[in-house]
Amino acid sequence: MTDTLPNPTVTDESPSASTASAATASASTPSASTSSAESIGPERRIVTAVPGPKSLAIHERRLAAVPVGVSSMLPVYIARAHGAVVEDVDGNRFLDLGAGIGVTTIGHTNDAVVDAARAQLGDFLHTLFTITPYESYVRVAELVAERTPGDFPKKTVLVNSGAEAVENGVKIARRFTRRRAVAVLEHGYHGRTNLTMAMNFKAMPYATGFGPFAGDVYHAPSSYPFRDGLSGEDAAARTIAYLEKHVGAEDLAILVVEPIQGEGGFQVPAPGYLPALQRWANANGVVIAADEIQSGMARTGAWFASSHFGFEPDLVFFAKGIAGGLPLAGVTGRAPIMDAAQPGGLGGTFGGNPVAAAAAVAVIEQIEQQGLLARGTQIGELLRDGLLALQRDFDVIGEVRGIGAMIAIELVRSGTAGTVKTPDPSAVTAISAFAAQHGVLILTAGTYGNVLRFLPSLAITDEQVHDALGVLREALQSLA
Ligand code: PLZ
Repeated sequence: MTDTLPNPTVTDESPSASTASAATASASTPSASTSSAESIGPERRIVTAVPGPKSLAIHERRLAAVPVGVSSMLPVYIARAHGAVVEDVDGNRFLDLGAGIGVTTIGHTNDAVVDAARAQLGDFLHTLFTITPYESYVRVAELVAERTPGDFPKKTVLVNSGAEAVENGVKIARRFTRRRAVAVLEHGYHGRTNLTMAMNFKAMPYATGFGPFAGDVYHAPSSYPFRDGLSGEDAAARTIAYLEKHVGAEDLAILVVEPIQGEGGFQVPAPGYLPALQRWANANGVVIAADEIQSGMARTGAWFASSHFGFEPDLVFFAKGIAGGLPLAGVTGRAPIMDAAQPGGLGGTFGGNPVAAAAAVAVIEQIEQQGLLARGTQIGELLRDGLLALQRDFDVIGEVRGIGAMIAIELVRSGTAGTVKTPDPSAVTAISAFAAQHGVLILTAGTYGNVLRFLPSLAITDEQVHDALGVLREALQSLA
């Protein structure tokens, strides 16, 4: 992530992008009453340099007004978005394979979600659930509890951000177990607050210089089959041995794992790994939590990725995709654990905001009505097939991995895939920049910065997936 502007290139010659003149683009700027749905076509369209002149003008102001700590991968300033397409202030349209890091899972400005939020805006914006409550908070709690893995009584607290969900999960687990220590896995990511900074694997850029950090956080080895080659059983034995030696179960309140690691690079644990951790945690009175903030809410073809692994966590942390783009997050878990916190011990002014809660109910209904779990699986198959075909032609692709619409490629220096697997972060940077110049937004990830991750919205069409894969092929060719 950097504020360095990519080399502006005029790419209106892009072979398969539909083109339009800049004049047409600015003439099509919608009036306030035109919805994005009506005015954004499904095709990428590059009509100026990327970033274009209007984006560059805003960027100048931003550099004076916004601190450098808040960086942007691609400083094109967005005017509107619909489905899997975002349009910038210069009229350039991008196929969005990132969905705001897995947030607009059912598509940008889904009509039903926008309508639900609009209706709530007219009723009331805020009361504070801990002062005078409202029904939609309760409805979200019921809906999420029915969809998280595990057939046992559950309760839910709603908050504003993923990091806040993680913080609350740790609080609750400590209160329940009366133990102090927190364990996480290597390559994990959990947020930007003080506690979650200590829970992240990567210091730079998330934690460097921001200490002192919360104590009693332990980073255990994980399962990263591409690099460790271990079976799920062996990787779990290694994790457990680490925790028993470095912490001791009797002091360990909670073990937090991402079922598929997000920022770390979409590592899918070896089969059996997560159930083995669960058995150990259950047997030792350790609360085990799934951080499903990135992997959850229908992205992988299941409501929550844990289900793919036969993993039934005590607590599930969710955020991102739940409310279609409005800020909402929460912790759902076993009722006796969730009830360990004393009355007044959980809350926050904006937690479970009524507009966000109304949107979340609509998101969940849309996933069901549109059959989006199955669509997530289909998108995953399309992407996987396309990426595996690319892997056959380009040996820089060391591995294709992921489930459903949460797939990544890990790039390694040519010729090292089978043995040393030297990470190739420069290829990732070059491909992501090339794709952006050609109207496709591809996010990067990975402890070594050498992963391209695909987490498109489930509103993406087959044509859009094929088109994006075509651009990716051109980007890989351009490396040579
Ligand atoms: N847990 C697994 O993926 C957020 C970070 C974006 P918040 N990941 C995107 C950035 O650079 O800040 C995330 C996650 C997992 C927790 C979080 C934190 O969620 O809503 O960003 O606080």
